Amino acid sequence: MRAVLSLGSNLADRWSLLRGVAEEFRGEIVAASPVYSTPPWGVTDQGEFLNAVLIVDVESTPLELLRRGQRLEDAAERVRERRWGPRTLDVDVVAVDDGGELTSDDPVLTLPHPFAHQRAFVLVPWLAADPAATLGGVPVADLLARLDPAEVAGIVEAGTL
Ligand code: PH2
Ligand code: MG
Ligand code: MG
Repeated sequence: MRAVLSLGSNLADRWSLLRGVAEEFRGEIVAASPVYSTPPWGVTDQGEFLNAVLIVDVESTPLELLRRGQRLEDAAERVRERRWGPRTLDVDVVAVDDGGELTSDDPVLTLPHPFAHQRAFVLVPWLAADPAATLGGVPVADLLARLDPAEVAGIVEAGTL
């Protein structure tokens, strides 16, 4: 099963937290994006995020993968306070391909991620990791072209995982 993971952090040692996720998935990573500095979306009175995308090939089920990400969030002492608020680490399962793109309306893990197609901080790294990526049958490059160019321009490459 191949999955697209979106990583984000805007608290504590953001670089180490993102690199810790890459470390956890070492050996299962098919492609990794650069790390981007991104303006906070949704709640804007918080620090800049670092975001990256990992494409992983894992043996687990989508729910097991979600739990793996949540264990990393817990280890980062993530506190769930405010929707779209500041966070030490966010590991989102954006899309899963198991010989075809999986869809699920399970509220625990909705696939594909319901907002991914609208978020430049997900799409820009995803496209960098996989230039041929599609979401819901639509090329990610086309989804990006639909977004506000100012939002896309705010996603700035900052380094590597
Ligand atoms: N995550 C959020 C809310 N806002 N903004 C940016 N730039 N990057 C994120 O990862 C992010 C956000 C909720 O998960
Ligand atoms: Mg999340
Ligand atoms: Mg998120």
